[in-house]
Amino acid sequence: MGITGHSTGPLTDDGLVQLLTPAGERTSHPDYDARVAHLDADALRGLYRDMVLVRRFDTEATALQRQGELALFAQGLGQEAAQIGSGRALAAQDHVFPSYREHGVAHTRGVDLTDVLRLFRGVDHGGWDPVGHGFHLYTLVIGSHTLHATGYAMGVQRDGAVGTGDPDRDTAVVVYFGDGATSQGDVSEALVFAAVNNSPVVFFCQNNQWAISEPTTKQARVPLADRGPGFGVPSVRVDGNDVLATYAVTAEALERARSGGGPTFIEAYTYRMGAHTTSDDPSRYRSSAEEESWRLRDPIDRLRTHLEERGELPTAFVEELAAEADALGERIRTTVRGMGHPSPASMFEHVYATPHSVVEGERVWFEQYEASFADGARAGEGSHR
Ligand SMILES: Cc1ncc(C[n+]2csc(CCOP(=O)(O)OP(=O)(O)O)c2C)c(N)n1
Ligand SMILES: [Mg+2]
Repeated sequence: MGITGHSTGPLTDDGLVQLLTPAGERTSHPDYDARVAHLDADALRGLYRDMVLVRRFDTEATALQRQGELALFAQGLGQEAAQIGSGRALAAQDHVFPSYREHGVAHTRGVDLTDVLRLFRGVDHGGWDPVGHGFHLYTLVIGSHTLHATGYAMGVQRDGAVGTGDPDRDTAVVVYFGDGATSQGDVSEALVFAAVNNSPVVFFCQNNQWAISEPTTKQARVPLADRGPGFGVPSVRVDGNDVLATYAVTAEALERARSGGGPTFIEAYTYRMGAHTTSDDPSRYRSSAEEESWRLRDPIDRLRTHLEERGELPTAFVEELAAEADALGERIRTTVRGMGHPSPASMFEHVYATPHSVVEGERVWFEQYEASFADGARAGEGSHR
């Protein structure tokens, strides 16, 4: 048996599915053209609108963190096409397990984006109803939710909601995780379980090229998509800044999952244009030349250019969208400032679904401690700043 080698590292453009070039030109792909054939100009403007609104959310949330209104924020800047394209391919009954940067996907699941900020302000452990939206709570423990998603998908199989042929019943599960997460054992374990059980789960890896300050080149010697086949999971690499391509490859993977064809690994090759979080300073570990080269591949500019060149972005639409984004910004600022500060003791609530004597003992101790301050100034004062 010969030894096979890979000539390309993890940052290659080789093998990326692309339907829109960085210059906004539509390119043809024999396997995926049919997946987007039904998207007319209205639908494309809808995807553009989604991306613009989500970017506005990012900008507002970052400013609110700087003003001390949020404890922390993790921007999705640059990843809008990966998230909106894949999110818009989902069906209502599908279930998503996000990490902590999936604001675009949250938007496609009908989550009010101000609810996402309840978590980042520290007034809530979650912020939305995961069942109602088919969108699980954010997970900060890197990679752990790939196991939750796989287990959930195995449950979907046992509920008989796979391969029935009923488009309103057959269900897929999608888990979003990063390039850094692929180095976690949990992700490998999830791929094993998903593969051997032929579970209806799509592993959607957003390779934004950084895991805080660690580059993808320290996570892998080969494209991350190459991990799938080793587990028996088909995989695809897609240009993550191309909203049409991410829509198309996700639609295909979802269809495979729902029809009983098993899991898929998608690597959406993209770039984290902002900092890891508001606590991070990327100028310490990457060059402005690198950032600039990716600004030229901005996912929103790409679709805007495409629409403009076809005369499908009328001024009235652009103006209405700008007004809508301004209104969203205003609503985000007002809502977040109105969230108030939870009492510190509220951290003991909802630790378990049922009362727990240890947690209760800790709560009692904590309340006595807070009350021991003569002026009571600490009690009720939020510590989220
Ligand atoms: C199990 C675990 N280890 C370490 C961390 C600290 N941590 C938070 S984010 C992060 C980087 C994750 O990078 P990636 O998976 O590429 O996702 P991205 O932030 O780029 O979206 C790390 C190491 C964590 N949250 N969980
Ligand atoms: Mg990353």
